[in-house]
Amino acid sequence: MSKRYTITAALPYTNGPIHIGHLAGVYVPADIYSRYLRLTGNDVAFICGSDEHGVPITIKAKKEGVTPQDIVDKYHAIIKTSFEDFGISFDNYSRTSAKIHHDTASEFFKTLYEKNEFVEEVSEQLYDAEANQFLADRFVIGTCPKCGYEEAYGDQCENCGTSHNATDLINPKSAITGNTPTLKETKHWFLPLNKHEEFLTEWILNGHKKDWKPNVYGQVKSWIDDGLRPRAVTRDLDWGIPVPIEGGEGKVLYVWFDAPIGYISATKEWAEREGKNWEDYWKDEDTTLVHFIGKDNIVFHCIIFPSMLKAEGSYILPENVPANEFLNLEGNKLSTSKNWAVWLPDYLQDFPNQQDVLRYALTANAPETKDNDFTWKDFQARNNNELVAIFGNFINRVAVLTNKYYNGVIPESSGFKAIDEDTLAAVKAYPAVISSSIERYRFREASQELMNLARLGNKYLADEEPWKTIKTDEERTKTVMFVALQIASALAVLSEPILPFTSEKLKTILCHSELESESTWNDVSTKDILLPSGHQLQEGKPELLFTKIEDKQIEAQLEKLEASKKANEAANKATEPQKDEITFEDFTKLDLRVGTILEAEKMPKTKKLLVLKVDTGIDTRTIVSGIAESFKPEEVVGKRVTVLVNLAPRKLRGVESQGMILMTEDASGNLVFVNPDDSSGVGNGLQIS
Ligand code: B3M
Ligand code: ZN
Repeated sequence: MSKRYTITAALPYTNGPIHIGHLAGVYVPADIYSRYLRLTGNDVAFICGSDEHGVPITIKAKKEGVTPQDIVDKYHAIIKTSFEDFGISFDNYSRTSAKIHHDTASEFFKTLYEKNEFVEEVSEQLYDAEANQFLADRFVIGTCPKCGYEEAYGDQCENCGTSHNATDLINPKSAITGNTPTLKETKHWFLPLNKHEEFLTEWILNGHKKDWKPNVYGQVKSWIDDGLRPRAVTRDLDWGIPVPIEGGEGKVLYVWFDAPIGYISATKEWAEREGKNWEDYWKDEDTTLVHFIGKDNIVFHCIIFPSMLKAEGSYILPENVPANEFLNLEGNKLSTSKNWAVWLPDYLQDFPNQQDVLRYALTANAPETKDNDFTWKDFQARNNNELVAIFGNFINRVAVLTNKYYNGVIPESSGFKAIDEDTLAAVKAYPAVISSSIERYRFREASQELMNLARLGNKYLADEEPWKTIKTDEERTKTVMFVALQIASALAVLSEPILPFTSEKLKTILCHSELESESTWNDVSTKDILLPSGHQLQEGKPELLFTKIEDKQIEAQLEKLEASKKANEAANKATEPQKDEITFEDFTKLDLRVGTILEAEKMPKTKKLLVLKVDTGIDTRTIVSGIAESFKPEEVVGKRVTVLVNLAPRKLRGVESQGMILMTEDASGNLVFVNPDDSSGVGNGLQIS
């Protein structure tokens, strides 16, 4: 029975291109699901778009020295193209900078405001006086109050997934200046999640959501059990959707308030274009809403957005939120900032027209129940041992033999043997088997079942050996080829969700479009014949569906990663830029002498300071030096050092320091004595310590 579905895939931040982690975690599974639903005759709106607000965009713009608008325009275009290139079949890919989205999000906010669903409160928020701005979200980093992870953001810890208020962070630091923030009063609107706790408990915990994936259900349960608190949904930032009510001047909506509403505005945009009614997809109880996301987005999709929808009152709630775990790459966490990733545009350049290989490798190894590792070796093996050796090999044999024996025309079958009957019956069972996996969001399993169908074909050919029987029994050969062609046709239909490009190629080889009616998913189990005798295949040598990936291609990818790791390490240790120019007169003011350290002792109750006695050649003087974390007192006694002797004396912890010594850093950031013969400090500035 045809049903209506609204399928959403997390809106990617437009602060960089898309990498394999995004594809594996969200977009390929969402695409498989949507394609499957369409193929089985459902009414589907598959919705996504660029998330163009929020601090990640501002940070990227600052880094590149351009405007946030430049950043979102650039990456929106790149990301949209990648999705198209990889066959992600969105019905609409919108962007949150679209007017329809600004209007929809503003209206949504106003509705909740008018319904008194917000708590308005002046509270103290983190503030960076030097940067002259409030520190929300990714502008502040600190220790997660829940799991102790030291690099949690102001709104969320990416380690444990918890969402919190910035003021909850332990040891917060500004991501802009590194300063410890102060507190400053400001007014915001809060969504009182505590008020929705009962509904959430009822809906998720007591309701029918027990079939949600254990990782999703478990996380949500733990948050609800911990007790929910009001969350600010506005920010003192200048990039975002202006708060549309009196008193909201100079403030914007929290990005996680506006972004999920992006699903609604993107649906509206699509419905307008297609002459449909968007409300059917968001307000009709008979519509099934499913959110595909990564695990770091669970709290927003299972707690905050449903609370918003519930508070608004006229929307349906998600039926399921099949969040995936994370994909790692060659044993390390994928990271945009560390450039530890396989970017989709790069992949396509190195493996042109091999989108399905990546879709398959990522699906067969999807991080569905736990974090998983993508390795280039596994990618190669999936291609060479499965796609080429099983799927591709079967199709190639069938197409080549049909051309050779029958000029590409499907032969007549004459009487099935048990093995033929059994094989055809087994084929008919596949739609239900694969459906069952897909409907339970088990895409890995679905990919393996699809491969099993190709295996079945291969085994059938290997057992029946038409290349041998052609010499002895023409009628039998015709029947065997007829059966094999039915399997090929089933593969063309059933591979579409996972391998859309392959399915397309295969349908072209088999001339599916010339059939009286093109087979659907269900036809594979209900029709006795998918390709009738007399049907003509595409003329000429059939195109190979897959080609072998050589070791050297894999090595090149590994080298690329290694190079990116090195470049990243070097970038992190970037040489300081040269300081402002000084005059010769400035320089001659410095009186530098070579001295010898005679004595050294730790300054009591400090970590960094040593009190040195230094023979400067003119006198012996006391110098308090901040080198105690790099050297023990006994290590420095007897060392030659360059001393700045005419620096004005300064009291440190009650001891007068009469000069400074010159040091530098080695490649790992440890202080070392200046030694021009040792290359480890090359490029590093001298510092007075
Ligand atoms: N842009 C976060 C992310 O890319 C966010 C998702 C929004 S979904 C409404 O992980
Ligand atoms: Zn945490």
